[in-house]
Amino acid sequence: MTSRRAFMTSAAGLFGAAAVSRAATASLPEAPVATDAAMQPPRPPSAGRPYHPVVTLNGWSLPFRMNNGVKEFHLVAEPVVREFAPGMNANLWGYNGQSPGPTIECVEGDRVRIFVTNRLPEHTTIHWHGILLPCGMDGVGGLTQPQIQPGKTFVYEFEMKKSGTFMYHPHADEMVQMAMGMMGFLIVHPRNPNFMKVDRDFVFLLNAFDIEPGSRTPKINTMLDFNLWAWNSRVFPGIDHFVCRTGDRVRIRFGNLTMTNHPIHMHGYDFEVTCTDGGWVPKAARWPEVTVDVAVGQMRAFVFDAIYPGDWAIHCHKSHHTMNAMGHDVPTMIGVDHREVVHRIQRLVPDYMVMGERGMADMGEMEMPLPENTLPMMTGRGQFGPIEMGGMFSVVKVRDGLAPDDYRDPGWFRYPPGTVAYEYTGNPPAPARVGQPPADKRTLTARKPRNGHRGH
Ligand SMILES: [Cu+2]
Repeated sequence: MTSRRAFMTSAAGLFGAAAVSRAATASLPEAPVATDAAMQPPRPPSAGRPYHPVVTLNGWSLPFRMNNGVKEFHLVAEPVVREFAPGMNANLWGYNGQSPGPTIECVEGDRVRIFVTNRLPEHTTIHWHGILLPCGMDGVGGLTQPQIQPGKTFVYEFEMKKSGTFMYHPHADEMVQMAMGMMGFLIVHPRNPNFMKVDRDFVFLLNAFDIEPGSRTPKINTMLDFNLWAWNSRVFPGIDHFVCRTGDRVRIRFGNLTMTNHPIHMHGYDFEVTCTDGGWVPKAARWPEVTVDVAVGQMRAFVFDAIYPGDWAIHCHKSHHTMNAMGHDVPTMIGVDHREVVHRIQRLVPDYMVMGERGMADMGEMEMPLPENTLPMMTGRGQFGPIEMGGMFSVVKVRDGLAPDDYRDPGWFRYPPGTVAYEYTGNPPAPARVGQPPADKRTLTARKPRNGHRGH
């Protein structure tokens, strides 16, 4: 990280929001930046009330300073370059060097003062999603404040009245600014550090982009047909793993700033949703789940005890959200023998490959020539072969004997002997069929709908 204090040596750009003492805001706090997508270790508070810090996937928490009892942060809205996964970088907009912006952590009862400097080519604001605050601090451009013009700095100041799981994002030219990656996580820790205590506390935002293969800048007018489904502006295999020590109590918190819902499914465990963007869920109102749907604009946090060691998949259950950039206008080729036509096509397109007549799994294995700066649609390798995933997919790695704050990748799980699914090597007997002729006597008739006839 490097300091970016130098560019704001003059206080001429300061405009305090209503009711904020201008004397108190005379000097800007430092605005540190992250230069890459590496997960930074949790940052225990340097001052103020104690709390157990969260871990931001492929991200970091913003340092603060105390100024006469007020916790001060400095966000800088600016163009950034984000690596989605090794091999692909995108031109996004974000905060303090990356998209998403750094996680802001504070404590229930804290008074916070957040400076927002706009280094974008157009105006912006920040809305503090889910926070109970005075209306004039709500960050809705035109409605609760004038927009922050390029080069200007605004001050937001309010008290964190309750703990929970929140986020921040622009409320100015929203469709463009969110499509470009502007968003961040906001955690308000409970005043009592033992309330809802966990050993590991992971956070990430779900976001979606439409970046044409071979290009670097998102298409900002896309409404639904996004082609990169991301967690914290990263896609599989670029998303950090959730590294847990066996026996840890673990919380995973996420917020959805895409344009569709995502059923988030974790293997190996059941869990309970303990927090939404509205606050903590009372114990009597929780029920066990293995998949939790998160609608647009919502946040969810679930908790489980990591008592089963292993490499457990965690992913969005919409199967096209575990893919990287893919063309949709591709015919289904299952069962089609197109060997004859291949030679003729290859005369025109030498790299043409036969795909899909046995399904699409070959895609995970094969090295197809791709446009520059483009990720394969299905990719990643595990210890047993290609994982055939992309997008919103990662792994919860539960291991014995890790140090409390060790989040380094422990490698693939070492399965105890005899615990992995294996090939049956005997002679499978012919299956008994009820009410169906044997497969070799079955015929399939397809009729095209025409003149009132319908296919069956
Ligand atoms: Cu999804």
